[in-house]
Amino acid sequence: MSRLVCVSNRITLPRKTAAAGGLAVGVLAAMRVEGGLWFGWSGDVAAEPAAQPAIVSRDGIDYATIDLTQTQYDRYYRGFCNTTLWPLFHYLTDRFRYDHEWHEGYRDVNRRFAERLLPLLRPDDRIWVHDYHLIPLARELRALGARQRIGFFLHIPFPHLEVLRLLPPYADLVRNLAQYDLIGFQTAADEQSFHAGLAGVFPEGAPQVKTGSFPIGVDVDGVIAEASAAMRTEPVKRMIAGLIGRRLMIGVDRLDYSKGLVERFTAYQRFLERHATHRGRLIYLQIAPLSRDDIQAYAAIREALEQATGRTNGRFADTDWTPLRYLNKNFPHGTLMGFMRAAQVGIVTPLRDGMNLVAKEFVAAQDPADPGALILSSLAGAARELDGAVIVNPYDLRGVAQAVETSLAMPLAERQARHSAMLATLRGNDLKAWYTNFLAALSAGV
Ligand code: GDG
Repeated sequence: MSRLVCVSNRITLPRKTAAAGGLAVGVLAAMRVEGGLWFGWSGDVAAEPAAQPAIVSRDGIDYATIDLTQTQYDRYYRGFCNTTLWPLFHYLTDRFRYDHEWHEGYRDVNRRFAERLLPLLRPDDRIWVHDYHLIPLARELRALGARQRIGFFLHIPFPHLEVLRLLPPYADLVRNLAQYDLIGFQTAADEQSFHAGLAGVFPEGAPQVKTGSFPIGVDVDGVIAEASAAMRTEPVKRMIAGLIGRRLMIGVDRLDYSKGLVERFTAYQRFLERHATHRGRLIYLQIAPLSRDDIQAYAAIREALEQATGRTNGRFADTDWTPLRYLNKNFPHGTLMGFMRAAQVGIVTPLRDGMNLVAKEFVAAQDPADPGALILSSLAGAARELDGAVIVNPYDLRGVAQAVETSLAMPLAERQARHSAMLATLRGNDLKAWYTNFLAALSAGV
């Protein structure tokens, strides 16, 4: 079997605490089974980045990292990736900004990645490039003479053509994607959007590009084992003791405006206003580890959430009850799965999401004998599979407040039926199926 080479913007080095993020979870699962090379940015900025990648090897995986210069970091990462592509691809066009220099920086870093990766490649490697940071990488590698099969997976949504066209160099982006031997998307809808983009860029006939939808899943038995084991640990036992018999609603999201937290907090306040009987009886725990906190947009959302928390607790809290517990803190993955198992309601309301693994983890973590209910945004990729969830539009605050009430009132038999249907879906398309299907399609050729 030929070697697997994964390339992503950031990589998770062994023994560092696992970064919060769906991409890292997925790539690491594939690399643990397949072995191989994982290439990407170290996360560090250096005045003069070394000419050679730094390589560490552990358990059959070689981790090769390079540093970025401050200018590359500002233009490529903060600029084009986080302020141009991320909001645009999530349809959050009011946050979208464009700067020609950022785009130059994006092309420059992709060229640099290709130059540093090329000497490490073997002729029969399978190369798997991850996410929107590295769209031009195949083209750069080809320009340097690479002949290996190169696949690409987009973890975030692919926007419709009329949204994509806001980006001045959108045609370049589509042409660069067309250089891959296989392009994978989270959903069939994203795949269709790409083909619409392709038809828009090549009106006289689009080139043959192999695409597929490969919805990412979770390691179901792994989550079940983690959740069960965590119930016997101190942090989870202490959290449950702190509930003193009250019911728990949980949200776990990277602190990012795409996750719809500001809207969710407002909806919860509406819920407490309208459903006075639940006051004093429900605790909403929101865990939101910080991400990209140096960017202005993230500082603003932090501020907004702290204010909303203060407002809700100031208005409704009692001497023995705090309605909203908001934590900007990382937890070990197992502890999170234990918290989820202890919850009666999971709330996942992104304004747009490629897939959303938290929704899938919440389902897998439940006790089948007494499962919690899941509230899920219709605008997350996961909603296309998890039809046993209480589906909401995250902008409809009254609808979300109503969904909280519906979930709390849901009879046991209905919770069990919804849970077992969703669990069967998760088992039918788990994390292993995601990377196995993608890699099989990549090897199979056009
Ligand atoms: C992107 C796409 C797509 C969260 N907090 C902590 C922690 N997590 C873990 C969760 C989950 C992962 O991070 C988050 O994955 P999501 O899928 O929910 O979201 P993104 O990070 O935005 O991921 C997304 C995904 O890529 C995969 O393709 O589903 O749509 O946006 O596993 O449990 N893990 C730890 N501590 C935390 O505090 N250890």
